Amino acid sequence: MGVCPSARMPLLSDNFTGFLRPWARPEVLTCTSWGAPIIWDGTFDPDVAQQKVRQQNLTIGLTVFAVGRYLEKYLARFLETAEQHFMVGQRVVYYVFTERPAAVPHMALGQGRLRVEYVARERRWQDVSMERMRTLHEALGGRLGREAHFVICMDVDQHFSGAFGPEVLAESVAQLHAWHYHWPRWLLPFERDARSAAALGPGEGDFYYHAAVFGGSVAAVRKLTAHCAQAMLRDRARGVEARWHDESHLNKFFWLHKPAKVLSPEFCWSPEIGSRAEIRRPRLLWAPKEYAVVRD
Ligand code: 2GW
Ligand code: MN
Repeated sequence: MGVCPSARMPLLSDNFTGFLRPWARPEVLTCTSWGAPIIWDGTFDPDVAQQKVRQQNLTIGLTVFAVGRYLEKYLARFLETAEQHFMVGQRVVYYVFTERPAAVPHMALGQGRLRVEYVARERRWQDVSMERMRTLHEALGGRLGREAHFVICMDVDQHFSGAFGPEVLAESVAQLHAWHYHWPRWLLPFERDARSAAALGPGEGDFYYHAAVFGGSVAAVRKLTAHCAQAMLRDRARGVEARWHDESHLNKFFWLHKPAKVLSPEFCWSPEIGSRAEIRRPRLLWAPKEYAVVRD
């Protein structure tokens, strides 16, 4: 198997893919049809990845939204476990977006720096989720975009359980959805209503990506967030809303602009699925869904 060429990153040294061992996991797909690596446990050397990134003196931004009850419910554990597992040894800036900056827990941060940004609270939960794209786009045009080289954007209702390091970095990064990575393409829950800007036709869509983790260079994430924010405005003007909200638009974007790197479901796993032979070491775990409690 050849080395996947499109993991090349303009910001990182040319042979950044040199640390990949796609052949180490013969039982899973480790390369997409367009040549992007799919990162599974065992297919990278974390030490080499770390060394390469450290040489470049990069700053990595981690963004998360904690609005309403999600602040008390999830934020502290998300940040505490990020300190233990996220890009340890690199320069990290956490960007927390909330409507109650004063309620953000005071935490002893070692490696990371915390920036708390005000965001207005939306009335509908679908809007809380969707508005993230516009807010992120603005932030990337401001301080976040100036101080970070790479940005990873995450849901807050999850916590780190293992090393989540520089092996995930690339010009653009998409996350395979834990519930859908082994489903046939025609069953994937893409938006199919042609009136929505997120619509994919029959036979379209490579993988179903999870919006709980995406990232890349500042320029690439600006492009992604601009696309999604604009597409959602267009839908609103037409009176339609995509099935999985921002996630549907993210999936359309990655169909049109293929990610340079894809993360296996080990990087965002749902413990409710139970154990699977190919899921060796989950690095981020979803919190149990409590829709009845929080979606009112
Ligand atoms: C969301 C739904 C219902 C009730 C509350 C909220 C909510 C979300 C909230 O009250 N406060 C808040 O800060 N959020 C933020 O939006 C938070 O960062 C959360 O992780 C994110 C997405 O909402 P979540 O995690 O409840 O939705 P999931 O886990 O079903 O997310 C997938 O689908 C979403 C679209 O429906 C997004 O695309 C998300 O990125 C996906 O992982
Ligand atoms: Mn979530």
